[in-house]
Amino acid sequence: MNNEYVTMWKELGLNLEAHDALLSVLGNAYKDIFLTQKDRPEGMGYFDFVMSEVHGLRIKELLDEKAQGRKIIGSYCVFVPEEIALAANATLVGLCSGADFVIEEVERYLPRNTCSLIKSAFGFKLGKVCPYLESADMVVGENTCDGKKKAYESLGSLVDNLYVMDLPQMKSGQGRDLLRNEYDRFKTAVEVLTDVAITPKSLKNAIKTVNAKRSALHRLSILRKADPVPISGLDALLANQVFFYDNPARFTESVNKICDELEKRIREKQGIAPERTPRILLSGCPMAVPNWKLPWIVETSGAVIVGEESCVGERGVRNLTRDSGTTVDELMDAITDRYFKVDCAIFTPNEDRLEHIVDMAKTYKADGVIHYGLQFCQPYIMESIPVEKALEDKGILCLRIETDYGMEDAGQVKTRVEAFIEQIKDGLRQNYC
Ligand code: BJ8
Repeated sequence: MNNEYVTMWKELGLNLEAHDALLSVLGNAYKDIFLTQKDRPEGMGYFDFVMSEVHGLRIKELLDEKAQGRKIIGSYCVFVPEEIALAANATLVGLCSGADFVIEEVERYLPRNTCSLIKSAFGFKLGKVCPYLESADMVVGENTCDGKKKAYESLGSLVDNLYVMDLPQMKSGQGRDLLRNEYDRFKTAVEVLTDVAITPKSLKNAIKTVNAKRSALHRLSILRKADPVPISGLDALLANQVFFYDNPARFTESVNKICDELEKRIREKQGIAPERTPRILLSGCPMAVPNWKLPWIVETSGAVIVGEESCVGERGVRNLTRDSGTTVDELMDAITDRYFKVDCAIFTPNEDRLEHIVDMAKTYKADGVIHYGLQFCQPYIMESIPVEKALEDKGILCLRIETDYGMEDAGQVKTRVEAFIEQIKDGLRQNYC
């Protein structure tokens, strides 16, 4: 272990023993799940490196930035605009929440029937194992689902720099006004934190930077329409996960580099699985690092994932922000318009999401959709029923999976996924006969 990193983690107040254990589990899972894949694009080497240094080099970079006076803002939701943070010379990082940690301690703060994502956020804090959380000068929570809303009340007693953003629940004029007001309030809070006044120029540049990141992922998504698919769903998910904490310019460059390679692969008909391998669209709750269970099960059961309708995926990056405004006010409006389109299941009604899922299934030529609901996540599990109906109405197969971060149900989930893939294969055989 690099001694410089150990000193850095100690200074951040991490529990070194627990942190070592986490890194070791993470490293082994990564080896077993990612590095055993065949025919990966060479460009994934960059993401392997990022993951191997996820608590090392990237944290050192952030702390070096902090030493120069830059502030770090941690976020749990894609409604927190990175553009505003960047425009005030701050760095926004996603706080992963993708693994269980110190569950017994967590359940002293939260009821047992809380989703794994919220429990994980508490576990990382209580277990003192997340250097991103401990580096953050501001941690932003948001009033999205009831679970998060109430959980932030308790998290406030553990995190002394928690900022809570209110969010609308309806896509109405009033809802948009609320979002715009909250973004103005957030902008002021960030300006106070950084002591930097946001200008039209800094906001425009920040919008361009984040648009470039999103455009690179759009490019990657489009390439997944090809058959054979040039990149696995696991690797594409990894790129979507790294989106949340890598340096923006470097991330954009690395994704574009992979896309160049994938274009060549497509020309040469080189894929990560043979042509006509069943194609799956994943839809539902976000999959934060290191939540790789379901994609791993799907891709070791004879199918490939061709898209993610998720906040760590297309829902999170779908739209770009207009950068044509010339005043802060106009640009803030453009930011509000862009984020107001995010179709999280906390909105009611949420017809747009159903349409997007059907569209995505068609665009990526998916043979079936697996809807992923985290246990105890009311919004997504409730919405999985209309999602299934909307898909069935269009003749698209759908499987609803409800699971958590534990591996106890992995066998059972695999059996259901395998049966679903067999059903798809039967359909494909009939179509080709
Ligand atoms: S915009 S999806 S990132 S809120 S899984 S905590 S919904 S009970 S994560 Fe999300 Fe923002 Fe929406 Fe996206 Fe609640 Fe469900 Fe848990 Fe969830």
